[in-house]
Amino acid sequence: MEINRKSPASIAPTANTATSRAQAPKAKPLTVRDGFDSQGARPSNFVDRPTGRPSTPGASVPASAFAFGGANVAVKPGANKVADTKPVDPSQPKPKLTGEPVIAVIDGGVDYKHTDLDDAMWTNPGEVEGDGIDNDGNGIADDIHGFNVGTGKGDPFKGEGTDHGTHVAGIIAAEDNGEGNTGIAAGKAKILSVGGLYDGADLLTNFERSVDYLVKMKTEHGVNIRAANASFGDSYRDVASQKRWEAAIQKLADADILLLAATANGNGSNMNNVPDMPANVDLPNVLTVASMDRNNDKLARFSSHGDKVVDLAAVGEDVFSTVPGNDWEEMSGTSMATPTVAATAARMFAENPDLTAVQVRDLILKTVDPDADLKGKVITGGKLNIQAAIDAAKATVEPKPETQQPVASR
Ligand SMILES: [Ca+2]
Ligand SMILES: [Ca+2]
Ligand SMILES: [Ca+2]
Ligand SMILES: [Ca+2]
Repeated sequence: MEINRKSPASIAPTANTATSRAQAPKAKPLTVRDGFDSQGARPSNFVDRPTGRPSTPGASVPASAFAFGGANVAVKPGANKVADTKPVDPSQPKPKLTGEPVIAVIDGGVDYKHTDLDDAMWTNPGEVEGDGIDNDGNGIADDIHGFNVGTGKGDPFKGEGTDHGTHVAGIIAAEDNGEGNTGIAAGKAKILSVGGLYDGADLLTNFERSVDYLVKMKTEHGVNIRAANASFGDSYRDVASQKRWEAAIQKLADADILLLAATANGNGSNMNNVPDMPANVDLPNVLTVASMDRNNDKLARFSSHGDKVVDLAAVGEDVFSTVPGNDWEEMSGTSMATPTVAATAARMFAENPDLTAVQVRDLILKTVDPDADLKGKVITGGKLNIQAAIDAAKATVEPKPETQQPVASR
């Protein structure tokens, strides 16, 4: 399947805008760690993975703002309903999650009013908009389309990196409505925006808060969250931080949520022995993604790789998608490759809701197209094959026995 993007000739005015964005001051400075040795490998619309704020004590948002729990978060008495209620009988099947798969975009907030995204957003059915009240009792007032970990409030579309987060969301689910781009999972998935990732506290703390919100919404409020996109990352050399990243991702695993993680943009640097988080966390619910070039022909020159830590590659160069203010732009980076895989996973969950996160991950890895340029660079030696992955998910659907009546609710 073709990634939705316009040819360079047809988007001259947009390309100019993209150039100015690439020079925005928030672009990460070149560092030796990432192996940047020249800027020549970066296209003009390149955006690096955001790294968030440095870890500093006394972050501007008090932990008490995060009432839904977590390792470093103050917990209201009785807030942790899962732990407090009667033990779950393992023989009892969990209530079946219904509706379209929900994909969490953990990033700068998504412009949920964008005309190409407004109908693709998850909407919290238990929350009344704009009344300032936490109607569904999850600790956050007016969390209609997600949550803002930077402010601790319900509006995700505030703070740094909203262009990045909105672009990622559009790659996944921009509407098939005749304008702009069409997301790979258009009409098949909903976007839940966890915004504010680069505000308030450091990246790791904000990631933990994101995970706690998502796990709570899935396990206590029945939201059909299947995957989370992580187009961000940084190196964490201290073991304590590495363990915190692992613990947070294990919580996602326990809630059967797949994590799609972008590897670095290190101009061909090898990430095998770099403590790059969350991309290099070795858990079965993590898929780590490098970027192919615009023609899906070679590893993009800006992308890092690593045959022990990066699973596969997907197109992440010159990807045309939504940006805030009812606009669209091309951007390039592993940040754009990763939601391509997240969207494919969403399509697979839509085909067979019974698939687990680990099963979807395995099917994506089994159906890659081998590519000579990726041999020895990524674990599978291959690149995403969107259609083959969706077909593989379809093939797992068991035909209903003739004697059984269809379930009434389906
Ligand atoms: Ca719309
Ligand atoms: Ca709420
Ligand atoms: Ca409300
Ligand atoms: Ca569209």
